Amino acid sequence: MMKRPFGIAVAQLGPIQPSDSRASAVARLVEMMREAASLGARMVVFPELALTTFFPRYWMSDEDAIERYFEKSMPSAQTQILFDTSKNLGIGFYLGYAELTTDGHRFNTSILVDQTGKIVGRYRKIHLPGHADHKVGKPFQHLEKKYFEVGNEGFHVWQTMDARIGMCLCNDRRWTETWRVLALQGADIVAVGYNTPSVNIHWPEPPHLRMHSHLISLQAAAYQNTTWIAAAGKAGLEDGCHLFAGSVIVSPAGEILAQTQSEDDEVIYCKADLALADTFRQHIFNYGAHRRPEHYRLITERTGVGDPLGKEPDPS
Ligand code: CDT
Repeated sequence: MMKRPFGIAVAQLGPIQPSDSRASAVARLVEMMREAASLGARMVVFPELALTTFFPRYWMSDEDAIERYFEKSMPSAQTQILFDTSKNLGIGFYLGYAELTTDGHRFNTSILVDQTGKIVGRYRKIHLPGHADHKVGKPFQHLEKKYFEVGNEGFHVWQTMDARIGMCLCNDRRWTETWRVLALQGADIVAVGYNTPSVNIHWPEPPHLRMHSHLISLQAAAYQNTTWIAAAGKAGLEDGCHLFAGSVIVSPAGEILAQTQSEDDEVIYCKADLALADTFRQHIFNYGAHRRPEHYRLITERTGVGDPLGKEPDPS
């Protein structure tokens, strides 16, 4: 089979403090974009909410306080330089940010930008974790359900830069449904940005298990869904709250081929062969030949666990 080489870079961000300006965050992204291009990357993946601190940790009721974390346009005056650099260097990118629409809706969003600096795709996060109420007494909040609406545009794959590229965001990576919907659109690469607190505020989960479930989700998803995955985290201590690192590039064999070593700004790179995904699709995961959707109805009919015996409801 013909090789389909594609240089992928993941640019992990170290912490962004609440007092840090957009300009300083963008300058860090631009520097990493330059490094990614110099390594030969065709696309660089940045984290979720890559322009600000992970603000869902704060309970805020003042609308102005909330809105200062949101982007009203993209590109904006402050982010334009990312698009200009992308065009000048001929490198595409994925960027996560908080989106405020012109009609007042708020989403946790990512965009896909091609190597000419043009936005070719947008994704609005569907699996929003956390809560909407104020958890008094917890060391921090996880208020994605307060600050964002559930994404209204579905999961998509875009044909761009000679590849089929899909997007999701953070908590989406833990959900099997995310990956299959992208796989059935033939995703060669899925970009995912994340911000994952090392501490679970709901139960005393050992931190090493947090990293384990992050990596195993990505490795299993890549293998079972025949795709490369480029996952970029924001890491380190933000305002006293720790976000784990572990940004990775995973092959369709489920192998981690590059992983960050630090909790700081760090670029990793892998010269991927997209044809590896084609090989899996033609054999063990030839979906057209082997899938049995008539037996998967519950996936779209039920949200939660139903009758544990799996019987149809009694019609009487
Ligand atoms: N940003 C994000 O989606 N973080 C979640 C934290 C889950 S704990 C409430 C994640 O899945 O990593």
